[in-house]
Amino acid sequence: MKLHGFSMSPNTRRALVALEEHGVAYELVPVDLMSGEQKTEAYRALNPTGRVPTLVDGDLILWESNAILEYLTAAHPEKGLGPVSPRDAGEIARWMFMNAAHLSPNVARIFAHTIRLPPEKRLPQLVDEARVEVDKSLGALEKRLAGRTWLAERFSNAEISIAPTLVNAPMLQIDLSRFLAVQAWMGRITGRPSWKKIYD
Ligand SMILES: N[C@@H](CCC(=O)N[C@@H](CS)C(=O)NCC(=O)O)C(=O)O
Repeated sequence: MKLHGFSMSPNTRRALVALEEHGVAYELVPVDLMSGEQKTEAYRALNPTGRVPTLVDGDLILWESNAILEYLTAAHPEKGLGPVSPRDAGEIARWMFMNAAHLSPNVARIFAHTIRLPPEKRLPQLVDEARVEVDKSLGALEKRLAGRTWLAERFSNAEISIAPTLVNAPMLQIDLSRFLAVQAWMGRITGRPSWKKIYD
């Protein structure tokens, strides 16, 4: 398997943590976002959206990091990362979709408008609005995690999906100490060998 990606990208790291958790052999093929390699014709032949990551497994070309997580879990049921029941499948999907639709885009917006864009292009109002949205997702996570170890019945793609979004919270002045259960849960995830391998 080859994962085309940029090692600093949260979306690439999500797929890398999943590859480690599933214990599959893979090669990371660097796509240099700093020089715009994701926009080249060669890369867009793999991923027409011009984003990372993209997984290539034989004749399968799969992009969208959460789809990569789902593919790996379906291909490796023996690793025990999949749902234990239909209800559990819904629970895992709930958090993955919340992240993809709400949490991750708003964290990315805060990053863009406080760090990535040149100062003259930054829009403080967008940051304020994104912070409100991020807090809604964090509030929902906090409520779910009260008295629980994992979002679903066991460690799953719900964790692998969300943690790479939240790991940069301190850099973005998103104060996780307001959400103690989320903070403790992040500690459990970032203590895992898969996480240490990718992030250390
Ligand atoms: N929803 C996509 C998002 C992918 C994405 O936005 N990746 C960023 C890097 S973190 C990227 O490729 N940015 C480069 C660009 O948009 O030109 C996923 O989960 O894979």
